[in-house]
Amino acid sequence: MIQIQAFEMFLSSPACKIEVPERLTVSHEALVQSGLADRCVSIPVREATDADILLVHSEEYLEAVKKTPYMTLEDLKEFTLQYGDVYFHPNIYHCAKLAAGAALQLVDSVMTGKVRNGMALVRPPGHHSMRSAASGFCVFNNVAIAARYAKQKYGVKRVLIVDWDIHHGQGVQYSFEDDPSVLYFSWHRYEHQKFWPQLRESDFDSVGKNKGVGFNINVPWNKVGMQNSDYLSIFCHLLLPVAYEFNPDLVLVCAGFDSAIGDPEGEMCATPDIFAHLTHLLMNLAGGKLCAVLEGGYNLTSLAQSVCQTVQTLLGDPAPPPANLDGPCKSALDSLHCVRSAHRQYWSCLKHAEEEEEEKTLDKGEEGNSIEEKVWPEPPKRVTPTIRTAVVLPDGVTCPDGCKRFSSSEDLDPLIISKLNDVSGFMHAVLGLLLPLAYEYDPTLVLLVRMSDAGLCEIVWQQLTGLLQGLAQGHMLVLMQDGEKECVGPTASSLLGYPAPSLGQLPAPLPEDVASIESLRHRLKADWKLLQTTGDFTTTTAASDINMTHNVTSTELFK
Ligand code: Q6M
Ligand code: ZN
Repeated sequence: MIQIQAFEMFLSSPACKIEVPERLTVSHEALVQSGLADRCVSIPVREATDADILLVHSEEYLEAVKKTPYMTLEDLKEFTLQYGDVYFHPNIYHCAKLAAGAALQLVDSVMTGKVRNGMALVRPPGHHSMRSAASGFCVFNNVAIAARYAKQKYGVKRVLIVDWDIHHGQGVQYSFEDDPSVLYFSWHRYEHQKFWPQLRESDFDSVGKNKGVGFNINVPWNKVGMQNSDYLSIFCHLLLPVAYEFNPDLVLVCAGFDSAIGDPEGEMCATPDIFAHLTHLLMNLAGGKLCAVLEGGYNLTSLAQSVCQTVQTLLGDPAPPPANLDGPCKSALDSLHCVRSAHRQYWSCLKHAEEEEEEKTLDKGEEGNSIEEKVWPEPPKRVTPTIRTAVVLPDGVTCPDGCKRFSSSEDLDPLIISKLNDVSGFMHAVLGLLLPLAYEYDPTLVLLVRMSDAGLCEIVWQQLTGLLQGLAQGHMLVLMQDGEKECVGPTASSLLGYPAPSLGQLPAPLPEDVASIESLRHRLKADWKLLQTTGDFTTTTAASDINMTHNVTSTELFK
């Protein structure tokens, strides 16, 4: 947990007047007020060194920025004019070094195991800045530098960058578009290229270049007013399957909260509690190694609430019940379909994605009223259970006391992997079918039964247990049978909130598994909107035809 304070932008400009120091003070104050700050470890900040900055930026650019503290007002104005929507204060070079350095301190702390995960609250943001250019309030690309740094210093092989800010982090895209070791995912307000930064290359068909083809994923939002369901759909049907297939060693989040309700830039309608779920869903990747770095977020109320939701989830508290999941809108489904189609050739988890081209209906904004002030209820106070997990054990089974974390750092025995050819299919069912179904159903209790003949290896079971804890405010009852003694420890570990070990790089799921999962998804999607992956409903079988209602049992699911 890092807090730095930057100075107010010097040259006031209409384009930049939303990027204010209060963004950090209100966020930090909210963390203190809610008692979350006390539960975090504070990590001292350092300045990024020249060598750190040069991991991403050019020498010419660094040298130019270095001169800004000594420039006259006139020179600063002129310097600023070269770039779009960014302003230079004599102090910004110092602040930008601290912002990048904070991200690096967080990476160090997570990679060395000092902390499990964390969030860096920094200004200025970073994801728009490019090799030789500042842009959109950003001077140095904090997260891009952090990714290169982690690779260089810790030998990290694969980094997943999730950019949930509402603007496209084109700077991150440019940095890694030909690099297969960094998977960049971004969703962003696009409106068919009408929205800043209005780049052709922010669209879904920019999939990466050369060796990095397939490792750049853009989800353009072509309408404002996207809601929790839209965000969750993208996670279940696109980001998570790809992320599990990619198998990152580290997850970095460009954590901008201008994608939340009330934000004047994003104009979206997802509520702050959705960030609890987005965070939770990423926390079982990379053995739990997750570093979130603040980017945007300009409605101070929404920002502070969203930061708290994220941090409380990183601390391991159960997520609140997800609000109003009434299914994705047509425009979101169109975007989802376009991205999945563009990427199906690169990711085996998307191979089955619907091929048929449908005519794109140009959606006209139904939300319309952008001037209107959005109101939303304050997220309910989340609980921190005093006792998180209880176990009831038969005689002779040792209690998983202390519940040490299970071998997340050890690599999987390749022999074991080859025996797990159905793991991919299982994860496919969990991410694309079970999770969305469960989220939409919104249970108050998850009852998880482990059959002795399930044939599930421990780490897959731990992933399942971990992911399902995002439901029912973490209320989960696991039933295990005699003869499953060796799985008690791993289960308790997962229930206690320890991240599941990585599954390794997953092979393609078996075609017959995919076929049966997909056919079930097709049958159910008329009743369960979160199971939809296209805006085209003509192929949907009516639920009554197959005599299936909202009561789906797990046996039916995994038949
Ligand atoms: C501003 C137009 C003002 C970190 C970030 C930065 C967004 C920059 C937006 C520039 N345009 N009406 O992605 O949030
Ligand atoms: Zn933004």
